[in-house]
Amino acid sequence: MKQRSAGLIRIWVCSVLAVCAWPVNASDLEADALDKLTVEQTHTGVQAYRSMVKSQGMKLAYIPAGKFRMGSPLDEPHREAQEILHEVELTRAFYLGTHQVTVGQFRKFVDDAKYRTDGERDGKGGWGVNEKGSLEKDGRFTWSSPGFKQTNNHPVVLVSWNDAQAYCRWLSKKENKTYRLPTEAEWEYACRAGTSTAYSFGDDPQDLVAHGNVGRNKDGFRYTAPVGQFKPNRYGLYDMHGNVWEWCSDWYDSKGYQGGRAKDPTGPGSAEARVHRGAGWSSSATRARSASRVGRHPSAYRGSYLGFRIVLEQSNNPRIERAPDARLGKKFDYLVYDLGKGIELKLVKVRAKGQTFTIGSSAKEQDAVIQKYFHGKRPSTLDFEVEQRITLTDDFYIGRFEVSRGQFRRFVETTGYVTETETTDGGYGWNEDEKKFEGRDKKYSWMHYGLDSYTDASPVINITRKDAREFCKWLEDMGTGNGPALELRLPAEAEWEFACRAGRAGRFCFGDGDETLAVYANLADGTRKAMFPKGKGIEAKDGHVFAAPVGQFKPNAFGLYDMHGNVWEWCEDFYGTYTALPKVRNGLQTVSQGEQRPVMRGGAWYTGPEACRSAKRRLVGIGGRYGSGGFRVLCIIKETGE
Ligand SMILES: [Ca+2]
Ligand SMILES: [Ca+2]
Repeated sequence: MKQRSAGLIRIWVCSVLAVCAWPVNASDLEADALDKLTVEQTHTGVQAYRSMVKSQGMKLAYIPAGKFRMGSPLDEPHREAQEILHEVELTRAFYLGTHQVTVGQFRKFVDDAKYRTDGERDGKGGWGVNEKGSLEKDGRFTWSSPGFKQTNNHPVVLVSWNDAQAYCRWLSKKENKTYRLPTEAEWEYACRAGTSTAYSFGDDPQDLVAHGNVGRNKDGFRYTAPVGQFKPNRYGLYDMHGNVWEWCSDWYDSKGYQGGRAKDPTGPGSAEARVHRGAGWSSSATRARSASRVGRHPSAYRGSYLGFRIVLEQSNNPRIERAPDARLGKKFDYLVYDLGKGIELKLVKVRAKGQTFTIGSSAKEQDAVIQKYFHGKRPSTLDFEVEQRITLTDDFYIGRFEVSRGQFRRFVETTGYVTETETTDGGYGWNEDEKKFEGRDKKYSWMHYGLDSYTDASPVINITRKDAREFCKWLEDMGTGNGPALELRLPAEAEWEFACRAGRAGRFCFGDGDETLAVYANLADGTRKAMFPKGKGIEAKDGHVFAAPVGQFKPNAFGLYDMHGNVWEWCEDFYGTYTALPKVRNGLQTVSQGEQRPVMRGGAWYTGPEACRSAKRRLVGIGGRYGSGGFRVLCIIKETGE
């Protein structure tokens, strides 16, 4: 088990790091992947190489990068001259549908996009099965009526290459990922799954009966079979031999592969036809050979034995990089999300696994707080902070900065998400005419605060905990294609406080001096007092009256910015006493203990130093949203895909 996890992580790290030119041992990767997939086939439920297409309930198998011999050897029975044997290298891993795209999946596309296939549009249909049981080309044969019975689990047929392309475009847009048809080389590489025999299971066409649905054998299916009825190959791919032919992205050159690239070939620049592979229910066994190839016109040709399966391109999101923090002159490990439009989101690695620390404030700190900030009278909120030793269970990555408005904008632009603040009674803001704060009001939201200083560089505010969690889910979904799953969520309080302290007990990440806060944090300070003379806060000036753009102050020793001050930050947990914290998942308190209030951390631009303390817990309403409240994200890389 342990061994396996290590392999997984290695593959994952290597695949994310492919762009960073870290050394990758391709043969190791392949061996690991093959072993793993063999395990998968024994139904042990290992999912690490699998990725679900959520809106379609589709499974995809991880296909590692590697080299193979494409085409067939001269002595392979029934080979054709065009199957020229040549070495091909695929430099990028990818995901391939474990099954052909089904009628049910295609129907969702048709319904959602109001799509009409080429055969429906020109009224010419395609090759279907007539009343006599023989193939006939006619307008009445379409994907939904091929002339034989099909359920939602049968592979979709009578789709042109164009129709298959349209499906990929629709799905890509729907999920903000890149789906496409496989190249011919990817298809054959995936079909062979490391073999060089005529079929992925050997050389004997008689064995096809267990591996695929073709014509003239006793496999039990006259026309298409529901997908996945036969044995899969070593990559866990079903029906690569038979059932339906599958469109590939390449143009088709009937002379073979002359002049093709040895690395990541994509076929000729143009031709009359597009390639399809794998043979169908009406084909002879020889057509189902791994190297066998056919080309057909991309729009005019449709057959009741011709469908497709899809590739999901391996995402480079997130990537891992090791880079210096200029403010600290020290290197950190980052997990970096490319959110598009030149906007990135960076998380910093915190080595927390097995680390024990004291969460909360000591009696000594509490005494000091009572004397210093509360004139000797103990506030009941200190009860929340009663200290506790806790051992963290996992390393994690935590947002280097608070999530900015610009980052949140990318989330909204990409998904069309409408915040809970907007759909309920609005947020809080600054009324410039009357020089006062006001809310709740519909005119205030994550976009609008009423201050020119609130820009895309500012921390996003006026979002509820639910809104913040939806943002995390968006990031989590973006990470598809990288092996072990990523857990993206708000920080647990224990994680947040461990990260904030950065190894220091006491009030702040640097010690106890209130005035030093101005170096590390935007809080109520001298700058603010100049505008609000009655306000509390430190004397030193941090330069900001309201929220500051993220990342302006000195980071703590872990390379994290604005943990003290700027905006309060949502945590994932419900409030509870520290004695009740679970011993797993870094103490994440998912049980509400009758307490519906979540917690915010770190203080804000309007608070004094007391609220900025590492141990401070602010209990808030579950649907709360604040002009001074934002969040940062947390990621845990799960070691297995279970
Ligand atoms: Ca300030
Ligand atoms: Ca903060």
